[in-house]
Amino acid sequence: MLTLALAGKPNAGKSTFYSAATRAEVDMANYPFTTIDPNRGVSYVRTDCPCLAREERCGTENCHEGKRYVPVELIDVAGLVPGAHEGRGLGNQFLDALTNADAIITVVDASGATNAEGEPVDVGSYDPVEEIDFIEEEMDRWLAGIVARNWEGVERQSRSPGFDIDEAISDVLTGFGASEADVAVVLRELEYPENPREWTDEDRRGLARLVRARTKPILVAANKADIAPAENLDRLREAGEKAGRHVIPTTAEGELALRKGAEAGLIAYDPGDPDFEVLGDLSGAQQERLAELGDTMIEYGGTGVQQALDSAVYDLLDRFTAYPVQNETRWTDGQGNVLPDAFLLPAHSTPKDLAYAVHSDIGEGYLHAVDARSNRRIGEGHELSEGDVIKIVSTAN
Ligand SMILES: Nc1nc2c(ncn2[C@@H]2O[C@H](COP(=O)(O)OP(=O)(O)O)[C@@H](O)[C@H]2O)c(=O)[nH]1
Ligand SMILES: [Mg+2]
Repeated sequence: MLTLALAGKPNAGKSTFYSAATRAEVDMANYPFTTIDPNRGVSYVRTDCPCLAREERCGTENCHEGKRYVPVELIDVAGLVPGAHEGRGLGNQFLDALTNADAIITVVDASGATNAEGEPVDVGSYDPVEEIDFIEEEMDRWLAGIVARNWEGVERQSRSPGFDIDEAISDVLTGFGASEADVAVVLRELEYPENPREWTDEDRRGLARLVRARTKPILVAANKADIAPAENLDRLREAGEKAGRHVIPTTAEGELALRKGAEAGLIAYDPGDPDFEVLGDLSGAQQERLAELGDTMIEYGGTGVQQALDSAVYDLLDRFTAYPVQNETRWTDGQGNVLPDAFLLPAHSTPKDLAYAVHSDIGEGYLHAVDARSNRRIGEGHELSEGDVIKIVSTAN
C-alpha cells in the first residue's frame, strides 16, 4: 500500500487531519508533542469508479454510488520544530518516521495564530508563508547530515578496485527509501567529482536535496482555512506556485465534523464532496457551525482534506487506478463480486505490472490480458490508464 505522511509544526492540525481522514481516535490537544509515536491508519483516495459506465453501481464497500475510495496508509508524525534535523524536539526520531512515506503532506497553520514552534501568538505577528519550505529544509539538512556522517565509508570503498559510486551512495541512502535507480538518476542530474575525497559539503547537500525531492515529494495543506484570513491563503498559494509546490486550502476540523455528522446520520456527505446536505434535526449551534463550514466549502470547493490526499497520490506520485477482474463481461472476481479490487499503479504500468501487483505468482505466470471495457486483448507493452478494468490470464489463476 502507498504511504502518505502528515508532517508539520505542533498545532498545525495534523492529528485532526489524521483523525478525519482515518476516523481513528488519536490524542489531540493544544500543546506540542502530544503525539510521541507516529500513528498509522488506513485512509482513502477518491476517484470515479468504472461502474459509472454501467447500468448498475457496483455496490462494493469502497464504492458509494460511483465514488470509489482506494486505500492508502496514512501516518501522523509528531510535530517538528525548526532545528529538528539537529535533533531539536526529538526531531531526528520524528524525521526518521518520514522515511517510510512515499509522499509527504506538510500541514501548515494558515491562520497564522501559532508561531514556528506551534505556540499561540497574536494573529498577524507570524507569517505562515515561512512554513511552506520548513519540512523540506529540515529533511534536506537531516539527510545531508546522514550522507556526511557516512562519507568516510564511501571514501574508504573508493580505494578498492571495481568501486562504483552509484552503489556506494545507494548503500548510504537505502534506509531512506532510495533505490540504486533513484541514485543513478540523481547523479546524472548532478555535477560532481569522480573521487569521493574531492566532494564538498555543498556537493553532499545537493545530492541530499535531489534524492529527497525524488523519493519524498511534498504537498502543502494550508489548514485552518475556515479561520485563516483570505489574504494568507492567497499568499500561501502564490508562494507555493513560485516553489513549484501544490498548496491546497484545508479545514481538517470541518472534515472531522462532517464525517462525524454523516456517521450519526445527521448529514449526507461523502469525503471529497464539494458540499453536504442536512438530514436530521440539528441544534441552533450545530446549524450555525455547519452554515459557516458551508461558506468555507463554497469558497474552496470542499474541505480540502480529500483533495489533498488525492493530489498527493494522483498528481505528486503520478499514480492511476486499475481494476483487475476475472470475468471480463461481468467485471467480477471468482466469487461474483463486482470490481472488488483497485490498485494504484505508477504511470506507464503495463498489464504485466498489474499482474505482479495482484500477486507475484500471477505476474510470473502471466500469459495475456483483456481490456474488459472493449473486450479486446491488449499487448504486454500496452500502457494502462486511469479506470482500466483488466482481466489477466495467467497460469496461476
Ligand atoms: N479552526 C480550525 N482549527 C483546527 C483545524 N484543524 C485543527 N484545528 C485545531 O488546532 C489545534 C491543534 O490541532 P492538532 O490536530 O492537535 O494539531 P497537531 O499538533 O498538528 O497534531 C486543535 O485545537 C484543533 O482543534 C481547522 O481546520 N480549523
Ligand atoms: Mg498531533
